[in-house]
Amino acid sequence: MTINPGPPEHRPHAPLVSGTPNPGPPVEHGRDAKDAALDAARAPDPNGALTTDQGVRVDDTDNSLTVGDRGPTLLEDFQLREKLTHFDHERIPERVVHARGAGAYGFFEPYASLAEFTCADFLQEAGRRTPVFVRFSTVQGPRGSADTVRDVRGFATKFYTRHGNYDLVGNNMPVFFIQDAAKFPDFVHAVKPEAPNEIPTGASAHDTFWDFCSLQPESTHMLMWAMSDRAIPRSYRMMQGFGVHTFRLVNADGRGTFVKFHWRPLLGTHSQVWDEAQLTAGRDPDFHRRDLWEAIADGDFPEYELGVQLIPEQDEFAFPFDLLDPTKLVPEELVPVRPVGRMVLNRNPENFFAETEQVAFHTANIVPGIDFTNDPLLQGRNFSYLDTQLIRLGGPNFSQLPVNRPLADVRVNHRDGHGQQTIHPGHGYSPNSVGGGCPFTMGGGRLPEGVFQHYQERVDGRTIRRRSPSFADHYSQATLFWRSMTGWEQEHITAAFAFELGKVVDEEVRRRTVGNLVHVDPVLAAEVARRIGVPEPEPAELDAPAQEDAGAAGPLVSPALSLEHLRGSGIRTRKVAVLVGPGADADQVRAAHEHLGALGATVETLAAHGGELPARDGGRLVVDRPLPTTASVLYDAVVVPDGTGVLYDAVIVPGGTGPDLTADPDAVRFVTEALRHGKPVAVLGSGAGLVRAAGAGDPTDLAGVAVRGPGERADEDFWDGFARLLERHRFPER
Ligand code: HDE
Repeated sequence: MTINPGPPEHRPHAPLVSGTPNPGPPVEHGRDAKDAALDAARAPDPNGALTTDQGVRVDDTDNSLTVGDRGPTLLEDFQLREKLTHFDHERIPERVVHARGAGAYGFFEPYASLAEFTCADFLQEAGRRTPVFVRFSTVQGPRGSADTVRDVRGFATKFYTRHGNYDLVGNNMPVFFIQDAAKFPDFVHAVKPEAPNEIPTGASAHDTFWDFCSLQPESTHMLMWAMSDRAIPRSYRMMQGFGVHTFRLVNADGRGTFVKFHWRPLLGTHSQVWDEAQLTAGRDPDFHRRDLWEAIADGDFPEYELGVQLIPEQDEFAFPFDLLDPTKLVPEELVPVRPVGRMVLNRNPENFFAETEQVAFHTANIVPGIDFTNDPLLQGRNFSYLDTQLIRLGGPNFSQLPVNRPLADVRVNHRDGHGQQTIHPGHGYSPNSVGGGCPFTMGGGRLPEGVFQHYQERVDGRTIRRRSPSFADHYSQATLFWRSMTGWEQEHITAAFAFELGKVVDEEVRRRTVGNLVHVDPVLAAEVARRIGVPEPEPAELDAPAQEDAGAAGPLVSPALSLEHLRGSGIRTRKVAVLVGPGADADQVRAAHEHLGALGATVETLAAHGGELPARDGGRLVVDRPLPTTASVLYDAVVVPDGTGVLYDAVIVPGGTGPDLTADPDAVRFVTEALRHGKPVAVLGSGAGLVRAAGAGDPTDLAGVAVRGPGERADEDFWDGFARLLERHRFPER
C-alpha cells in the first residue's frame, strides 16, 4: 500500500488565453522568458499523492480490481482502464527523417547590430539575448538507432524572438543530395532501410542508396561530404551547422541581401575515425546524446558562433554556379564568413518526449527581416514541415505545445481542432465589427517594426517543369571539395567509398558510381574501383577533365573545407583516460588530473576493477571506472603512468599486488584502439611497455605520442606538450 504523503500542493493550471500579455523581453541572466513560459506548462510538483487524469487520488496502482483473490478483473476498474489506455497511446509517429535526436535550450546574442542588413529582432542589438531550442539529429536511422553512424547530422534551431519564432533548420554539411524537393521522397526511400527486410539500420551502405545516387549525379558533391569524416562527428558540440539554402535578409527599408548561414563550434570541428565510430555504436549507442547532456549538466555549455556570408542582390549572377542551387556552397575564399553572434546551450530539457520529441521545426517559420529565395528545395520544404507535424503531432494545434509556443503574442482567427488548448475570446473571423475589428492587421504603407512583409521580388516567367540549366554542373564543387582535403582526409574518403560500395551487391551500381567519380577525380575513381573489385575506368575516362562548363571556374582549393583548419583551440571537455595497475606512480596520476583538469579536460582513472589500488609510494589510487565497463572509443586520449607496464623482460612492480597492465587484455586493447584511432597517448616510464604490448613498436617513433623515459621527471612542460597534442585531437597520419 502506498503511504499518502499528504495533500498535493495547490497549483491550479491557468488556461492559456489567446492574447495574454507578452512576458516581455528575455532577461539577461538566470532563467529567461522561455523558462518562465515553460514553468506555466509544467505538471504540479510530483511530490504529492498519485491521482487519475481527473485528479482523483489513487489508493493502489499495483493491483487490478478483481472478484475475490483469484477471480476475473472488473470492467468498472476505471483506474486500470485509464492507465492502460494512456499507455497504449504513448507513441506518436517518429519523424520520417531525423527521427533520432537530442535537444537543449540556450540563448543567442549578437556581437553587434546587423540592422544594416536585416530588421530581424534577434539580430538588432549587441548582447540582447533571445532564447533558443536546438535539436541535433541523424537522418536515416529510427529513434532507437545508434548515434555514431555515418550520416548527415541535423542542426535545427528555434529562436523565440519577440517578433515570433524563427526556425533555422540546417545540417552539419553545407550542401544537399538533391536540387529539387520533388526528388526528396525518392531520395529518402532509397537511403532508408530496404523495403523487403528493413535492413540496414542507420547506414547508407546498401544497394538502393547507391543505385539512386549513381543515377542522380547531382548528389555527387554531397556524397563527397557524406563519405568524409564530417559524417562521423566526435560530438554535437564539435560540428559545424549550415543553413544550406541561400536565404534573404531584408532591412527596414525593404532592401534584400542574399545570405548563407553558418554555425561554428567554439570547441573546434572534430570527427571520429570510421573504425572508432563503428565500435562506439556498440559501446555506447547514445554517445552523442550522452555527451551533450553531460556537458550541459556539468556546466560546460556548448557554444557556437553564428556567421553569415552576405551577397548583395546585384551579385546574384556573379558566381560560376547558381546561388539557388542547394548542391553548391559559396567558397569562403570568395565570400568570407562574417561572425554575427554566439549561441550558448545551457539547459537540458526536463522531459525528452514533451520537448525534444514534440518540438516542431518548420523552414517557413520566418520572421520580419528574413525571407526565402526561390531555391526549389527550400520551396518544397516550406510545404513539407508543416504538413508532417499534422500527422506527427496529431492536428493543427501543435504550436501550442510548450516547446513550440512563441514568446511573442499569438492572436489568431484559427479555431478548434484536435488538442486545442487555448480559450479563444472573440469569434474568429475578419473583417468583423462585433469585436471592434480585432484582431486587426497592420498592412498599408510603411509598416511598423515587427510586422512581416515579403521581400518584393520581381518574378517573371512561364510555367514549366524542368531543371534550370544553371543547375547542370554536378562535379566542379565535388572536385573542389576533394582537392581541398589533406592527404589523410582523402584517404578516409576513399576508404569510405570503398566500404559503402563494397557492401553493394549489384555490380552495375558499383560501376556506375565509379563512372561518376571519374568526373570528380580520376585517381579517386581508379582507387575506389580497385578496392571494390570493379574494372578500373578506361584511360579515356581517366583523362576526362572535371566538367569544363561555367561551373568549373572558381577557386581550385578552399582550405576552409578541410578539418585540418577547423580545430579550434584548447582542450576543454576532452576526455582523458589514465590507465593504472597496482604499483602505478601516484604523483603522475595526480599530475595528469591536475594539469589537464586545469585546462578543462575531464580526466578519469581506469583500472581492471573499481574501488582502490595500491600505488607505488604505498598510498592508494582511487579508480573512477573499471576498464571492462568502458572503452578507448569513449575517450579522446590516454595516459599510461610509470609502474603500469613492463619495460624490461623482468620487472618488479614496487608495492604491486597484481599483474602489470600488459597482461590485461582490456588495457592492451584500450591502448591498441587509441593508437589505431590516431589519439594522443602519453606514456611515462614503464608505461611505454603498454604501447609495445599493443604491437605499435617504439613509442618515440609515433606521431602524437608523448614519452617520458624511466626516471625522467614529467614536469609542467611535459603536460603542456601533451595538452597541445590533445588540442590537435587526432594524428590520423600515424
Ligand atoms: Fe528536412 N525534413 N527535408 N532537410 N530536416 C524533416 O520534418 C524535408 C532538408 C532537416 O530536429 C521533416 O519535422 C524535405 C534539407 C532537419 O525536428 C520533414 C526536404 C535540410 C530536420 C522534412 C528536406 C533538412 C528535418 C521530418 C527536401 C538541411 C529535423 C520531421 C525538400 C538544410 C528537424 C520533421 C528536427 C526534418 C522534409 C531537405 C534538415 C519530413 C521535403 C536540405 C535538421 O518535414
